[in-house]
Amino acid sequence: MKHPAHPPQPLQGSRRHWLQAAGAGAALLSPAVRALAANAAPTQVTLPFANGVRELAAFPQKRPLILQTSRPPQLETPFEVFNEGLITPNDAFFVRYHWSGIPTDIKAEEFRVSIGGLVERPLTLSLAELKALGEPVSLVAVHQCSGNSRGFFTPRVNGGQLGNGAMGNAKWTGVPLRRVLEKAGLKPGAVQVSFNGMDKPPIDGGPDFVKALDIDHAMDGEVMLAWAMNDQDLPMLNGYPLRLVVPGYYGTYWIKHVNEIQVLDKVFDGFWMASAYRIPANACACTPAGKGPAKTAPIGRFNTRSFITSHQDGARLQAGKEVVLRGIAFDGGQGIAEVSISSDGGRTWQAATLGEELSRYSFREWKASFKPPRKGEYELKVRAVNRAGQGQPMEALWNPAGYMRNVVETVRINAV
Ligand SMILES: Nc1nc2c(c(=O)[nH]1)N[C@H]1C(S)=C(S)[C@@H](COP(=O)(O)O)O[C@H]1N2
Ligand SMILES: [Mo]
Repeated sequence: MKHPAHPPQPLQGSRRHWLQAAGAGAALLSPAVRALAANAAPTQVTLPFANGVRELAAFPQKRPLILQTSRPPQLETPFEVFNEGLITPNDAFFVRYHWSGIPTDIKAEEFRVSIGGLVERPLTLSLAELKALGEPVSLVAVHQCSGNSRGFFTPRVNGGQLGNGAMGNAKWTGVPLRRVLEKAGLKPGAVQVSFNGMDKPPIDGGPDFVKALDIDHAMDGEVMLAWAMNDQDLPMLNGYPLRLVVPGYYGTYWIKHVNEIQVLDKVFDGFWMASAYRIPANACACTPAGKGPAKTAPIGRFNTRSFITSHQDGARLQAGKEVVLRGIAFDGGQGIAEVSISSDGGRTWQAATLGEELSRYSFREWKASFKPPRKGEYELKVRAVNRAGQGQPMEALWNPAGYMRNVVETVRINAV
């Protein structure tokens, strides 16, 4: 479990530097430069579904990542990174924005976050004031986009055609949101809290990206205003200098560059809550393929997922020789109870050994030994169950927005 050397590139602050660096995506290089780069490192990857070819592009503070869109930047983590260690390095962490009007040169000293609405004392806090509110808290937690793995949906659905890399696991450090809301003092009748960041729609009338949490959730002591990720400042593209961390909940709630917090006396009805990021309001959050749901609800907690990270589709193993399979599992915060492995396409299962639990919200490592008894093809499958008994379906579930994929994953290997 070692990390290759990818020294973090500090942001140089100037807008010009940012644009030059952001333009260095392989797609934008001249043919001559591209030919040079081809010898040095791959410039493309192919995600394992139709139309899966993607450029790799290095944005500021990031190693080359899978380019989904450049305006706004949407970058996916190459899956091999998840085999390097349980913590996803900042420079490899995925990036997702909705609008291209993103901040690129925030001065930490000038940054302020306001807390208003249904409070006794509206506040405007600097980073230094936030940090002085008491002992910082830290939590290792998975961050995952609702649409992670959307590219695998069959039939295909609209939206970013992501592989499995719109997720990551980091140590987040900041102040509990509860501490800040208590300082402002909630007035009676608080129902929800809304969060807005500094990014803006580039077009008039585009709905600003604003999300809301129920008041009890906002006050649970775990939701955090975080300024650090893996003991460093947040990368600009991951929300510098302050973001919301909502452990166990899909990334859509993890507002970046958060600078406006409002306590509300009713359920927030902005576009990104009332119309987008909604799932079928039923037990499986699913509908028959191609059909819309009768009723929807805001997306919430992660379901249970597990992956083999040590071996990829098409890997060659030696018949009769034992290897260690390794991977990760996680869920929405109950914690993983059990991981098992099948080498016969799911007919029989063998328990994997779980690694240390860094937190109930973290990637949990698992290991299992496997010896292909004879030459031939094997379908390796991994499945996890959390402490509430929630597992993974053998057949992929479907919903029109392509959210919450958590089918039991399969890796096909060849024993020779
Ligand atoms: N300000 C702001 N915050 C945002 C978003 C956004 O568009 N703007 N997108 C959300 C979504 S849908 C996801 S998945 C995560 C992505 O976080 P990351 O870019 O740090 O990986 O940010 C969330 N917070
Ligand atoms: Mo997302």
